[in-house]
Amino acid sequence: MRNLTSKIKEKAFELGFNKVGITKAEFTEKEKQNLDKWLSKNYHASMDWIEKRKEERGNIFKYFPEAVSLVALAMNYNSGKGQNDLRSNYKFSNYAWGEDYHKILKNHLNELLNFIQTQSTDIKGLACVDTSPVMEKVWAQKAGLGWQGKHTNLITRDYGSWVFLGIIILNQPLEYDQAFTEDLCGSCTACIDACPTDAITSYQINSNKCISYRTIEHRGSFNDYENELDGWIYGCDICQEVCPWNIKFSQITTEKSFLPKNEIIEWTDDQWKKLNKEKYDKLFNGSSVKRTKFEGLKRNINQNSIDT
Ligand code: B12
Ligand code: SF4
Ligand code: SF4
Repeated sequence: MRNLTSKIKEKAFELGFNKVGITKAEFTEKEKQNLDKWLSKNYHASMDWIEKRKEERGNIFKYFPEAVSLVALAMNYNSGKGQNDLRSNYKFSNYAWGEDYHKILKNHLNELLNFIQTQSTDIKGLACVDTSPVMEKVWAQKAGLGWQGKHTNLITRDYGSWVFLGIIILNQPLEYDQAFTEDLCGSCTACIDACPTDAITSYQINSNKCISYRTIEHRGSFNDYENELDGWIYGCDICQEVCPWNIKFSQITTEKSFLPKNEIIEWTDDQWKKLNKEKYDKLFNGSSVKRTKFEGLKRNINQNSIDT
């Protein structure tokens, strides 16, 4: 068991993951209750896919009945640049400046899972990034990677919260890490104070108010209540930009595919305003920005009144 655990960890670092931790699969009663409360307040807005698969998201055994261990992995995506490095006044979330993280992490996770499965023919597993009904931040905390800050993102001591998460669920017992039980937010409220739409109450996000939700997940036009985007045309980074853990402890990623495309840095307000379908397809081919579709990005650009 010890041998397999250390082989998994070694391989994870070799593949470019920055953090890895392992935890036992168990029923997450408290987190399931939190999820149900969150859904009952309609904080998921139009993301019906969370409601539809809430039983699996709240109970790992409903998703993968043979689950015994979860390997939680994190990959740093901080390019060292911020919104002030963009030529345009439009703001564009840094997590989508490069290649689609789903694709990059999924490839690495599958490679890790294949490696694990070469160790024994009995090993079954599932690789998850974002879209599976799994509470990734919850498992990452249990596996010791960090804690969920008041803005709800997982913060690590050594990279801040600029990390993507991935999970591998296995039917094998392994050696487990200590859960991260400290809450290092302390009395800080910087993210809550800085959020332009008051979307954060401690440890909970009301997606209806969150600019990230509005610019990425919301479909159709905005009503009066939803139209505040604060200059953001894709995602929003404010609550993470102001976090002291990101200001003090972030490091620059070694994963080149997360570095910003030239257009993201160089495009002027006018170039964004003139974005057409052809340019959109070319620029965002293989990017997570495809999620909001051309119409969505165009809507976000038009919604923000930027004077050039
Ligand atoms: C749905 C979703 C969203 C939604 C909702 C966000 C949210 N906080 O839930 C929207 C569209 C708004 C969103 C935005 C973003 N997302 Co998102 N998102 C997800 C997704 C798919 C599911 C999250 C989920 O399960 N939400 C349900 C709620 C209930 O879960 P939760 O917030 O963790 O809830 C906990 C707390 O609220 C707490 N709680 C609830 N009530 C109470 C009460 C008390 C008293 C306490 C103490 C706690 C508490 O308990 C819950 C369980 O422990 C995950 C991927 C995944 N499969 O996990 C990515 C994920 C969370 N997103 C990610 C990213 C990068 C973002 C953005 C930063 C992108 C951007 N720059 O625009 C923003 C951040 C906005 C923010 N401040 O959260 C990353 C975060 C990485 C990290 N370091 O944590 C993830 C993990 C994807 C990934 N694979 O890397 N996202
Ligand atoms: S992503 Fe932006 S809008 Fe959403 S909670 Fe953070 S600061 Fe608020
Ligand atoms: S800004 Fe402060 S309160 Fe918010 S997540 Fe960071 S440390 Fe926690």
